[in-house]
Amino acid sequence: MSNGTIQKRLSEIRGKVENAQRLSFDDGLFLDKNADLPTLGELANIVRERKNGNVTYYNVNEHLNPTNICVYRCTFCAFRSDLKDPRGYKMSDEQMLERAREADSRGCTELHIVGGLHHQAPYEWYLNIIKIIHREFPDLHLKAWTAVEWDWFARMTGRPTKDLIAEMRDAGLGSLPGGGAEIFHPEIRPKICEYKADASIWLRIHREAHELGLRSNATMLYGHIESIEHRLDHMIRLRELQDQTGGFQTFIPLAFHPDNTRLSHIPKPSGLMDLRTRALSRLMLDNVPHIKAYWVMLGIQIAQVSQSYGADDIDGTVVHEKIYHEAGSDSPQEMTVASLRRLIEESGRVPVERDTLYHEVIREAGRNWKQGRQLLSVG
Ligand code: V47
Ligand code: SF4
Repeated sequence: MSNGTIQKRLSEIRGKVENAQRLSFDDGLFLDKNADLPTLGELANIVRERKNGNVTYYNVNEHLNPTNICVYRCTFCAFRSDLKDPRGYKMSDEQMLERAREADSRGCTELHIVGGLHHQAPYEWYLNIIKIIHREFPDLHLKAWTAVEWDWFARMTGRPTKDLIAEMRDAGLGSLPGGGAEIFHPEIRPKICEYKADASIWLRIHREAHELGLRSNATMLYGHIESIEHRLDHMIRLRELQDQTGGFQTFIPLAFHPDNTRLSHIPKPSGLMDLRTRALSRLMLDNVPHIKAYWVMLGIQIAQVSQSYGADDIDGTVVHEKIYHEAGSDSPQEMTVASLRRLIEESGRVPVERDTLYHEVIREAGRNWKQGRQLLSVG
């Protein structure tokens, strides 16, 4: 393709972005092959600022991983353990309540609960986690269980996933996290996470959650054996579901961390790829309100720069994260609110604390907080 043809096509795509028109798979492919980093960033920033202005969102949260014992063996996972491995653990109810108590006393608005699919833990064990934490800490939003876990619950119980989601919602579940999506494309998925819920199951479960009035997030694991075509396919499948339900709040591209995994020969994605992937996600997912630069996974510096490459959210204080730290992440275990706010301000954005459902959080003295207005989030 001549330079003139490339420039003409780029300016057509720029026109689409400026006029809020949808980009096609081929537009995405063209941008990936031909747009340099500043151009991609500039285009993504147009969408980012149209949807979220100059704000970057953060939340005050903690993670709870009730068990790392897992029936599956995803090749990218350093977190899982075999049943008999000394690394394996399963938390008691008291340990989990203690963790929730800690989160509540730190003023957290959210507990993010995901873990392994334990060979011997029945569905009732998972249900009970939601029940006991919600009973004692009703103000803590419980964002729990990936679609892979919901599918596992259905396989264990023989019950439809939609019934199980409704049951947990009634017990105190607040929303679904975006994990387990990995890469949907069938050329890749069976090679990295054989046997676990496939694309159609993952998407069906999120559709069901949205139909039941719950919001959810979506992730994409990049930088392993997939190509740009697989990443674009992944984004477009999510975009199609979002057109129908509008239930996704945030898209979170997750950079692969190779240490201690069966794919440890693959190098970690570069900072350049992290920025390009976030920018392309912002451009392709025109109907998803937010793009997250998850600082635990990206590191603080790239999370900051990402605020000019499409991202408008950096997740939260986190605390007790295991999945990335087992896989070689050298980012800190937790961030204070003051450092989160400082890193957002340094990147030229205005920090706004949100709850899981993107209401502004109004802090009163100490750990007390109340829900403010629904924040600007134009789908
Ligand atoms: O599904 C596992 C990924 C996900 C590795 O919804 C890895 O707000 C990179 O989904 N290298 C779980 N990635 C984390 C997740 C998440 C994180 C933050 C916020 C939200 C949200 C969701 O982590 C898994 C998998 O895709 N993962 N191992 C690894 N070695
Ligand atoms: Fe199990 Fe999740 Fe790890 Fe896969 S990514 S092995 S499902 S804990």
